[in-house]
Amino acid sequence: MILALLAYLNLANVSAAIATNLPVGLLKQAATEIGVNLGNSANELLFEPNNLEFVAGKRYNLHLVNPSPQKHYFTAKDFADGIWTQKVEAGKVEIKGAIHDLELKPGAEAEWVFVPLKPGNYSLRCTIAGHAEAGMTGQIAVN
Ligand SMILES: [Cu+2]
Repeated sequence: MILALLAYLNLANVSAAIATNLPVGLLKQAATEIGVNLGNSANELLFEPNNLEFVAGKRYNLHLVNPSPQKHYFTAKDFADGIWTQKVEAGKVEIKGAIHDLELKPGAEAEWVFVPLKPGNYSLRCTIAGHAEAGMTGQIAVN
């Protein structure tokens, strides 16, 4: 079912096709929890971990936390273009639909629930001036 979906997506506009063609069963699949810290309490400019791996067709709950004293971005545009976002939850707000990047203020947390669809290697970075250059980058692999 997933392979057929992927084959279809290669021929069609990914984001438009996904919402209507995603198998209902995917949403009943338990989400795999993965945690990523944006920066740390010592205010180092990094993602922890900075190497993320996902399997296409599985459902994930990416728990983003900013334990640092400054704001950071989780930006991975090409990765985000190849996933189906079910929702992003932050505080009492739940956002549905496509998301490209998230800004987390000091102490903020967000949960991004999605299903990767497009295998590939993608880059992750914080887009605050100077942060990526200082090492706030990462790799995302979808197998
Ligand atoms: Cu940053």
